[in-house]
Amino acid sequence: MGNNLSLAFLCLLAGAFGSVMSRANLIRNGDFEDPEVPALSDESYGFLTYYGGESFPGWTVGGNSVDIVHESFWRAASGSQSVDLTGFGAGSISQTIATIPGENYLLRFALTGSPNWVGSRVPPLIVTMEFFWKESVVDVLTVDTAGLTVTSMGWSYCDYPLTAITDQTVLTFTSLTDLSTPDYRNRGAVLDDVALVAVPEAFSYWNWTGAWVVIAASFLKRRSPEAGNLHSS
Ligand SMILES: [Ca+2]
Repeated sequence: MGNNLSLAFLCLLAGAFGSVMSRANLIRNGDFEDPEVPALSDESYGFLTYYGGESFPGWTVGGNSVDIVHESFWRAASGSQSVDLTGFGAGSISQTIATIPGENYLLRFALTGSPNWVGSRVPPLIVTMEFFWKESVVDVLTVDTAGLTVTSMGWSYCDYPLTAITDQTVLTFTSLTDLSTPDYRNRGAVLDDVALVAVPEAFSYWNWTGAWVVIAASFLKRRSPEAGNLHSS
């Protein structure tokens, strides 16, 4: 129940902050549409793997590797492509963002887990990722991939209010799923549609107040949230 309440918290914030997301997205290539991955065919796997130390537009890859996956392999949350944070082993992606110390921001991203695609050779599993804002862990998120398919990916959107303390902030998403058997290492948390926007001060005051009233009311009523598969730590 505690996990579901956390999910309710995230989803309510998404509603409260909806109008802010029309502001300029400070993340470069947050939709992972660049580079363009060839569709699944006899000549293409339908994904491109980037290894630790490599980079693609906007992002630096760490750990083992990540995959940029075309929609012909599995459906993205937005556009045609998404990122599996476990390529051939647990990987990470990082981006350095120009921020204003003391300013408030809202981070939003879509999250799910690698489904049990043909050839993955591993049963449905729980996949986990954590993300960092300025080298501090903000949250650890798990996704139960049971029931997910390449056409029904179970995407959930998550919102986090964050404050910058320096003029350069590193945002990092790290896979914590790296199974010990080599053949089974290829499934992890899947990410798409990452956006970071500055939150105006007036908005922060009035809408935070409103958001907390809604959250408190929800908890008091013990309303069942839309379940989904996403759990926050
Ligand atoms: Ca995308």
